[in-house]
Amino acid sequence: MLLSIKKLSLLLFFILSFSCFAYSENGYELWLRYHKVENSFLYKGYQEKCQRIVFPSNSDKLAAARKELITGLEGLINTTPKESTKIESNTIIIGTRKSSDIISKLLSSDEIDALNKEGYIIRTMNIVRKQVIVIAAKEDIGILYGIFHFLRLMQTNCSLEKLSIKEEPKLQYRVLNHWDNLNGTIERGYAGYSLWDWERLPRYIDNRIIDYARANASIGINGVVVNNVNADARSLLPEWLVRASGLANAFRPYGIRLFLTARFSAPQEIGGLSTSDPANLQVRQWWKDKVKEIYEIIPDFGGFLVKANSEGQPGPQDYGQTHAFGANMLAEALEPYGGVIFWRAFVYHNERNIDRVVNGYNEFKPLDGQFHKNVFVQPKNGAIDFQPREPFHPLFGGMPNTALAIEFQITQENLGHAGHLVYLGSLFEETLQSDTYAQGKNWTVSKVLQNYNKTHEMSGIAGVSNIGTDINWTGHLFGQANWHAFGRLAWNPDFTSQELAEEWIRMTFSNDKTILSPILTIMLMSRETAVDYMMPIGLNHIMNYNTHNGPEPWHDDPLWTAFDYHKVTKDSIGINRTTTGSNAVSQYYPPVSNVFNNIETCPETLLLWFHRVPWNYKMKSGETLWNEMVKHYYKGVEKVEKMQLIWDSLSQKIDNERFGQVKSLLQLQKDEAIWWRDACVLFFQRYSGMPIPSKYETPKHSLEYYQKIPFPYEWEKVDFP
Ligand code: BDP
Repeated sequence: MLLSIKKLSLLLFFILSFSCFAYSENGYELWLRYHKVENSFLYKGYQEKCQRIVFPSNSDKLAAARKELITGLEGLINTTPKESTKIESNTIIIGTRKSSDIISKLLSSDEIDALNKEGYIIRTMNIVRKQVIVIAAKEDIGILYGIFHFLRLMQTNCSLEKLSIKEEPKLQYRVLNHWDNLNGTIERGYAGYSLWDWERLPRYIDNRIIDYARANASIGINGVVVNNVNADARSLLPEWLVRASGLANAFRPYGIRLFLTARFSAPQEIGGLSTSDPANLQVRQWWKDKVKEIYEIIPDFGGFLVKANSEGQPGPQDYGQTHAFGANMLAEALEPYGGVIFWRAFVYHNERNIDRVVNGYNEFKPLDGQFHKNVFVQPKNGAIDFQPREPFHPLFGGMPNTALAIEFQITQENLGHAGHLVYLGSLFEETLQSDTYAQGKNWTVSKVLQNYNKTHEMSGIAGVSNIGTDINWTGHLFGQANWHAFGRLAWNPDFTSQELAEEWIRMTFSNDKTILSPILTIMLMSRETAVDYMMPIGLNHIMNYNTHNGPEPWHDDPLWTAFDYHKVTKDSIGINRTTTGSNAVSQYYPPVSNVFNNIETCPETLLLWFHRVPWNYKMKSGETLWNEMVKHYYKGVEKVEKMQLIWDSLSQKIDNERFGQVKSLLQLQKDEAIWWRDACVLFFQRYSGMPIPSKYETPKHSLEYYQKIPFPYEWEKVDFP
């Protein structure tokens, strides 16, 4: 009997540890993977320094911070620190001047007051020969951020000796935009369904929501728009607001405010009014009453995100009013409560033969200075629409008198969905570090955004989320790195994509160099690889018209044609946006405008975006444009193969489950890269009439074959040759 109990418990032990392992390595834990620190030397030092805590935590935020700290220390160094109330060696002393008497004695009010409200200090101090670590902040949320930083030091194998850290976010509004519909689907979402369980809200809060909030707080995200920019007016009805309040309550301890999208025609659709004209007094009052009602239900409501007069959405122009007039009406309603508006600048005329690239700037630039103080205008990173590569949007630098918040897309709508490994940190960095020259040299997009702290007392950034109900949150495991990079760049837009990739790998996989450096190589090459096999040399918007996945440079119907984006003919390809063409270049400041305007100086990565170029044009490599284009497409596939090889070298070094997922997706990526390459090369060849150099393998299928793939549905109906 005794033996069988022993056997039974052994069996139980194995089952439990196996299921723990399976759980922990399916990617659910993200970068908050508090597994034991691998470096035994540091491990001991960490343990020694974290023996005790003095951490009075009498608020929701402090309680969340304490819980995180304890969970982190228990996982990372197998230590549950003892509670203490006095200064002893090897103690972490945590708090604000309000929450902790010791902190208010140790740090001067001047020093703490100089921090911004989300900032913190982490410092080693010697007090009467006792060495302690202090984590101090002005407000409770700073403590939570400080704790995440402290744990990150251990996760990334940094020393805890002589700490002297002072951190504060460079941008104030760091917001995720979820394009989630009320029915649980997600527009352009590739990782399952919406996390918001509207049916059981507000009462039931799944633990996943807490983990979501933790993950966001760990990278500094402090705002979440929970619903789609293509808005449903019903989300402003009381019953939906009450549900949303459940989320807001869950987010609050993590310093995250809830925002909603506002449908401009809501006064008619749910308010029973006969118009939504922003000049109409009843309409204005309706919004005021609505906002009042929202704040009664969600006292720290963040504000509205609005897509107006864009892709068929209602807006002030329906009534002959400007974007500024419409935005200001909502801003006035929100102002008494401290709410803000994010008013999107993603507008274009869906008319043939009008250069869409110039629309946003032309519509918004004349309105500079007309928006209320609590309005952000939110352009996308580029002037078209989240393409694999775009030059930075000319509005950055062009609206010094209006607070701009940049919108990036984290979900990979045009970058292979959740099937392709594309590290977007590189794309984000490229835009943020672009020099606008708006106020002289080094006036980067990052600086433009940060400067609104001075001119408008508010600054912001938004990212269209890639998160859903998939067990690993983002579908592709490496989608997590894009969420992480976005949040960290929102905190400090001057971080490099490389340092963030490294940080993510250390926290997600390992600090072991033999794991770190191959993964880093893959990540850093991945974005350019995707550009190569999808849309090199400044090509854009040639993806499948419906799905936005896979190639369709041939799409041509009366309403929309890819030919407007590449304008391919037998002689040339690309769009003349120089001073002799649509003159989009003039929306930039010199010398950027001149650099783009001149075919000799325009970066080749953007050549076809700004120029119409003959097929036999000599590129810098000495190759013709045609050969160069073919080279990029083939190089793209070769680079995916290289990524596969590097990944394979990690077999047995990381857990099977995550290794396997990425491995099989890399195979998918390779197949789709070939699909892109062959379809595009064959299509453009119809026009160039030039051969694919003999050193390259010939495409396996005909162009007609690719043109028949209505990916991703109806495969079986296709009669493949
Ligand atoms: C496009 C997306 C569409 C969005 C739109 C937007 O395809 O689903 O609604 O952008 O940003 O890229 O409003």
